[in-house]
Amino acid sequence: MRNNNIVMAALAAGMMIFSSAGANAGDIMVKNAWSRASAGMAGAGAAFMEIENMGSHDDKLISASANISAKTELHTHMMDGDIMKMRQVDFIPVASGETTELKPGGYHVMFMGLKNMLVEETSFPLTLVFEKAGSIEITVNVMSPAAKGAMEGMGHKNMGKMEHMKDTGNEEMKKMNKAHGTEMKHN
Ligand SMILES: [Cu+2]
Repeated sequence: MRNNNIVMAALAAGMMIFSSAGANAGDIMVKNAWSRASAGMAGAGAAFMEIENMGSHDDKLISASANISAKTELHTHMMDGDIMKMRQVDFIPVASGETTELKPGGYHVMFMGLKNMLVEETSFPLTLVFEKAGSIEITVNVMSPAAKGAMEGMGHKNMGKMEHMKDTGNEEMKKMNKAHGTEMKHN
């Protein structure tokens, strides 16, 4: 019984490390998926990641789905005169031998109508569907509302934080969001 528990814990830890390192289907590898924690009453969120195509054929990310929001869309940002605007796209290209970066100010997976606030240091599953490689379920790590990249708070620091993840109650989140005081800016 005791041994079983140890094995289960090791398996769970292994899976966690695997999912933060990347997930792949066929020639597509998805790495460093991250999102920002919701600040205030933001009803939308976005996920960013690196998508590497190691194959000899171009592919496309054609859809995404997650149960954290009412709608999940693929978006990009474009300049409209002097104003940066985002708009929905039919697909995100992932050329053969290249890495497409989904990042603030560029391509992103958009969550409209969040069912719950995204809480820092948690994660959620996201399914990506590629035209050729098919579907991949990845894990998106929720970073601070001010995060600009997946590397912030990752690695050893994050491993340590995982241990007290359970202690982060709602009250603490409310205080944190109050402290940030800003509404979520959409990049
Ligand atoms: Cu968007």
